[in-house]
Amino acid sequence: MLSTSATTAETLERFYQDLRGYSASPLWLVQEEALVAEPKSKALPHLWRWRELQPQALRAGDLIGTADAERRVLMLLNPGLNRMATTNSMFAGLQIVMPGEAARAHRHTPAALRFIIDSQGGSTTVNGDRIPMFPGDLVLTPNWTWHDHANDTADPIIWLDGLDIPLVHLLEAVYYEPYPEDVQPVTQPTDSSLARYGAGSLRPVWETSGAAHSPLLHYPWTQTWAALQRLAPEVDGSPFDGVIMEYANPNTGGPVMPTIACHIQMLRPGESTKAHRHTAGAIYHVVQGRGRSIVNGHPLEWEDKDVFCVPGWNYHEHANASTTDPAVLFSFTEAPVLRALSLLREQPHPQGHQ
Ligand code: 1HN
Repeated sequence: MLSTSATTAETLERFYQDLRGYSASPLWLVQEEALVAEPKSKALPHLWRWRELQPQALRAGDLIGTADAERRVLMLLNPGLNRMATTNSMFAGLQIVMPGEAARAHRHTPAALRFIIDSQGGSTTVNGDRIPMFPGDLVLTPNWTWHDHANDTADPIIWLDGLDIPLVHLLEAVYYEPYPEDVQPVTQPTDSSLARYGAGSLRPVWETSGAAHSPLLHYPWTQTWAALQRLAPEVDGSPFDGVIMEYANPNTGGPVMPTIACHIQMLRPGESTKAHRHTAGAIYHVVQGRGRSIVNGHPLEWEDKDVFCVPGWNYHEHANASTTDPAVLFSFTEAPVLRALSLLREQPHPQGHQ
């Protein structure tokens, strides 16, 4: 049986005041904030326009040297979050490396990915493996791997950085270390992880990698694009995402890193998807094409090279605006973390669309 009490307001106020003195507090006053019926992300749906940001990145290249910036990154900060984050748990930025420059070697526990936007070459070295970077390539710098970037071309290089740094900060597990020299030595033939693990379903028998991340650190655009083109004419695809593929760890078939999953998706000419939502938030980069995504009721009209975010548990649906050309989206999420913790949920929109 539930009980009632006739305590006066003054008595309660005195009680609550006393509790504060013991660093204690009544749960019953905040119960509804602690146990919400479903998640309501503080992050907002948002679009960052390449047309606006590319000139600012070039401006950073002119105004700031690599001696003044360990990394020359324009952070894409979510307007609903007052911290260094793009979604609740993930970070995105645009990094620019000018001709002849290097971004010095370091390592950190936050895991990172690079999705190359503008480049005529250049490279990132990861634990001695020098990885060439061309547009559309995905390059991984997993947790605690040494990495430095170099631009030995005549043009600026710009890429999208994706990191799990908001999540690792929350867990108070950030460690950082500069390499003793500016540049680490290249210890293997160029693109060694690709030679060993980049052949799709064939992998070397003698190699044993106990790493939690993918042993393949470079997913070149040529292979990604070929896979999309082979698949797209054959399939219906996902009702929510069109022709979507996950970048896989070739050893496990699972996500590329323990905290981050990466996807590439094609919306065929005229294709539009149904709405769904999942607990994982997502950060998207428009590889090519133009279209519209409706995120929690907000239309985001995107074009080539824009970045946008879908906060967790926000309904979202995508449409290719062109009836002649495919649109291609790269995205990354913290889904592996939620899955590992039995917190990954997904739900289709009951009406199909918002
Ligand atoms: C970082 O170390 C890199 O290594 C890029 O290129 C972006 C954003 C926040 C913190 C560290 C890099 C970063 C970063």
